[in-house]
Amino acid sequence: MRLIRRSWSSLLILSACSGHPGASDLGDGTGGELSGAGGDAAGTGASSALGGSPGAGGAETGAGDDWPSSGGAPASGGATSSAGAPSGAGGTAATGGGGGGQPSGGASSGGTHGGEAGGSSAGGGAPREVLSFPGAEGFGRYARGGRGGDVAHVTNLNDSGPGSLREAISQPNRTVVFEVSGVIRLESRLVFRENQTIAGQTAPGGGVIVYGDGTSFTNAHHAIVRYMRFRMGRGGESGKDTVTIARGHDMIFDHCSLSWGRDGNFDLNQESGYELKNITLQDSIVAQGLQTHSTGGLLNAQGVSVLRSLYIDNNSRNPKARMTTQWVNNVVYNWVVSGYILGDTQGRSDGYMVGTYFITGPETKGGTLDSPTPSYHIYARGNYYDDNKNGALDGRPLGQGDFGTATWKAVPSVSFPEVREMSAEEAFEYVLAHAGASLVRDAADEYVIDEVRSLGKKGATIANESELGLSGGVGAVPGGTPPVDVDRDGMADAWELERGLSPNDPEDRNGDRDGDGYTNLEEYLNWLVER
Ligand SMILES: [Ca+2]
Ligand SMILES: [Ca+2]
Ligand SMILES: [Ca+2]
Ligand SMILES: [Ca+2]
Repeated sequence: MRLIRRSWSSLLILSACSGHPGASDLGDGTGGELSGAGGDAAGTGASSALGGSPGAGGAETGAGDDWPSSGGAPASGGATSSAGAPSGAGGTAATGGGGGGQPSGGASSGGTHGGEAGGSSAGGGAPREVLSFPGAEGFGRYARGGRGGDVAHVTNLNDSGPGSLREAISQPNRTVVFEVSGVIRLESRLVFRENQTIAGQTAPGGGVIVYGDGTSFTNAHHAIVRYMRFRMGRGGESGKDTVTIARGHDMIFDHCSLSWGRDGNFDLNQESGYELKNITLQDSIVAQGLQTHSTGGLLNAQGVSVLRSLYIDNNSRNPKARMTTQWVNNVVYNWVVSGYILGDTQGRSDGYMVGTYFITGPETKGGTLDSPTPSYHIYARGNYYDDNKNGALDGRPLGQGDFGTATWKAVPSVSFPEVREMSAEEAFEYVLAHAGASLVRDAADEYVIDEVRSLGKKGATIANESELGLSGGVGAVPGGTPPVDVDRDGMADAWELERGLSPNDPEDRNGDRDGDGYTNLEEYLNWLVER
């Protein structure tokens, strides 16, 4: 599978979302978010779309058949974007041809016809925009991270002080690498800065778990966060999120495990009067928001992509989507009152939902597609719903009728980035195998993956992570020995020597020996997860 990922990296991807008329309705601040919580629960039974119109899915039945279904190789899903252009060239097309502001015209070309854009980029020379990393997709795919900046080494598991993660992220324009694995116990929230790459994949052994309080990426423009586990926990601040973002642009979270939030686990809530856009969450797990306010989170922003991720054991908001949301190949399991909330607002929203599997668990009461309004414009195909809790994956297609009063669109209502797509059934297997910080899965991720595999038999929301019975409250991860890095440039010396770089010159990290737009340090970080 990892080899396949390399080829995906060459997919051409289009931008971008259009301006948003409904912003004034939608920019409720944090207070509104909290007070709205009750609404999710209360409104569920009455306004759930799914259940009100069973059987409408029949019209969609054929959709899955059109999809590439070859041997679970999701690469074939990318066939729609023939381009095969180098990733950087895709960037050229996006800026030039995206015409982000075009309403529906841009949509039809942007949503699923990436090949056209590929043509327009063909003449491009040097790449003008480089993906965050090979395989970066969606609205946040051009986040630059700490490219070209400094390197900070996390050398201990302390909450603060020299060598701590907190100190490493205290300055912008940094790539953060880890020389330790284990549990970093927070005494207060972690606040990230702009232009940072948080390279969790550098941690030796089992990687790190950041535990005990939440994090903020507000204004952390161009964040690249990979292979990190953020597990907030009961000891965190009441009413706060595991990951919160209120303002900012261009951020990508890849192979992250986000859990135990006391509000949202992954909570994007554009602050009134500010911008929040171009965010991607991919190949990640959003799990077990803590009761009594257990939520996956808001996606209230001008362009969010959630791809190949698992939302599990969150009472509601799996997610609560507003404004512009791309939702592809996700698995939603054992929500209680609300699965995917279709806006629940009069403000305009535009959604793109493809190849998702909604699977009920022991606690699920309904609300699979919840609280739709006509102002939610939904383009959807290939989504499935399995509610028989029989231990087998045998759901039915979700069709127009399942989306209730949402406005059904035959083509996307705004322009969405081109992303890889696979069938919902393929996505189920893919997510089980890859989602989260999966280089080494920790006990908390194994716990929820096991629940999904039960297909209706296991699954429960929790109020305290202690209910899971994990060692030390969070589960242990194996330590490890970091590779030798004498010049402290973040690149293992052996790796440098093999490529003609100097293990005694830290400045070579920011060179680009093959001219592909990724610095040598980035090549190393990418190599760690592709080999
Ligand atoms: Ca079933
Ligand atoms: Ca080195
Ligand atoms: Ca070096
Ligand atoms: Ca390079």
